[in-house]
Amino acid sequence: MAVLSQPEIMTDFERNGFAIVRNPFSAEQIDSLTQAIEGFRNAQNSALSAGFRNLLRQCEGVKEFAKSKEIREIVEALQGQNSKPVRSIFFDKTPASNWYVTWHQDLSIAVEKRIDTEGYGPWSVKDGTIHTQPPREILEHIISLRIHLDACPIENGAIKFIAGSHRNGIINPAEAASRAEAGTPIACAAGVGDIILMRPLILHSSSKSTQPDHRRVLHLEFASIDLPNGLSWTEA
Ligand SMILES: O=C(O)CCC(=O)C(=O)O
Repeated sequence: MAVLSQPEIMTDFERNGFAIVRNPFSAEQIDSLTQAIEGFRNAQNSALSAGFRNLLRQCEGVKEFAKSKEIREIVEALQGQNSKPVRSIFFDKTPASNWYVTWHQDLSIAVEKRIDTEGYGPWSVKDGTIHTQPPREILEHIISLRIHLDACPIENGAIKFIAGSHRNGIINPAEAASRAEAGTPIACAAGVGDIILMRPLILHSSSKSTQPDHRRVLHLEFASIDLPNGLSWTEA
């Protein structure tokens, strides 16, 4: 059965800006993805790290996973065949490395090099990678897939969303908290292998975990638009 054969997933995603696809993978796929990421993490000597970037470039197992039939089926159903992976981040919350994030939108993209371009900026460098804030139109052509490697009940620092907030364009970060307070937060529990789909412009946050477990998530972004003026995606 096609992964997105349930029409309510597509409808939820368009209306709310997020949706959950219940584990479409085999146990072997999730095991080998987890092993690939842990192998990479050990090689970096960062076993306790809360996260790292650029796995599509540096970790063969992640690159292959992003091309899997299950992932392609979802991405193509949501944004067509030209959609390509452009950014990857791995997050882990543990008792030793526990964190929260306040209400925000994902406003940055990772680019190969800085080329000053109208509508782009501010610029920043995160873990050695150049980031910039693009115009709204670019952000509206990106979708994020959060693949859960561990069970994530609400208490495990699950992500929270304000449904529909992606439709209001770019919100001044200073107003994000008050805008979120005007809505109703929905915390998204997930099981191993579940994918949380989200639009970058949705207001989201997460709390610290109160569980003694890992909460490993592979965050993959796919874009269906090219960048102008010689700008290029770092990981495409
Ligand atoms: O993984 C989380 O708990 C939050 C991540 C997040 O806020 C983000 O990806 O922008």
